[in-house]
Amino acid sequence: NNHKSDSRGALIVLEGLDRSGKTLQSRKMISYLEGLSYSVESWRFPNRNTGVGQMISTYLANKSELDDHAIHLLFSANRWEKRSLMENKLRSGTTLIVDRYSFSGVAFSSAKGLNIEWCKAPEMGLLAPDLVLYLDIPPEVICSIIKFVVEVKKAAERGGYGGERYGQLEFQRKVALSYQILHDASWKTIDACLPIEYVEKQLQEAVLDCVTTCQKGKPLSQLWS
Ligand code: NYM
Repeated sequence: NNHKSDSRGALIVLEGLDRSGKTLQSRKMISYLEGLSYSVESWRFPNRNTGVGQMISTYLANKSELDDHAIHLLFSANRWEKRSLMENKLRSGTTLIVDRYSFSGVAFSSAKGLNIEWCKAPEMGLLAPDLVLYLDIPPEVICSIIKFVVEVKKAAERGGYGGERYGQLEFQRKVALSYQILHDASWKTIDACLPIEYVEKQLQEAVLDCVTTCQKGKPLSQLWS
């Protein structure tokens, strides 16, 4: 019947400062939903596997210089090149757990000083998430985690964290402020300083609720309208 054909997967986005636990929690969410027999995929932006993604990756590793506006548009293009695939997956019933999305794009670029409305413009028309889970950790805590990770990973393959851009406290503070401006009704803020299992439990409840609503045929919508 009509109702069934409107059933779809959910677009669920994880946002937060660097090292707030998004990647770990997204893995846990995937296995949770798989355990309940949902069709689910793990996505992340930037998607470093495309041509655009490789330019972004080179930039983040400090191996190229780009104008702030230019890199902003590349991050956005990187989402646009996945938009139709994203829509097809959702309509075919697959739930996507996405590690960073347009909110990272706007939060990081506006923290560099770009106008926030200018930053939002190229994101307009991308699919709007059904749920944004914001892992909230104070920038000061983030920076001590980053310091620790740099020590531990100094010689490791990922090249440590310090090698990538955006690690400084002042900058992380600005990003946190920009995220606050972007909050709307689709956001749920989780205190990510709480124990991992507790954060996980809260995320599970929110995600299950969202997946059920989308299964019942909640229409897809677009940013930023
Ligand atoms: N980032 C990520 C942006 O500046 N704009 C964007 O649109 C996105 C998706 O890239 N510091 C920044 C945030 C991170 C960096 O992300 C790489 P990750 O999750 O560490 O791969």
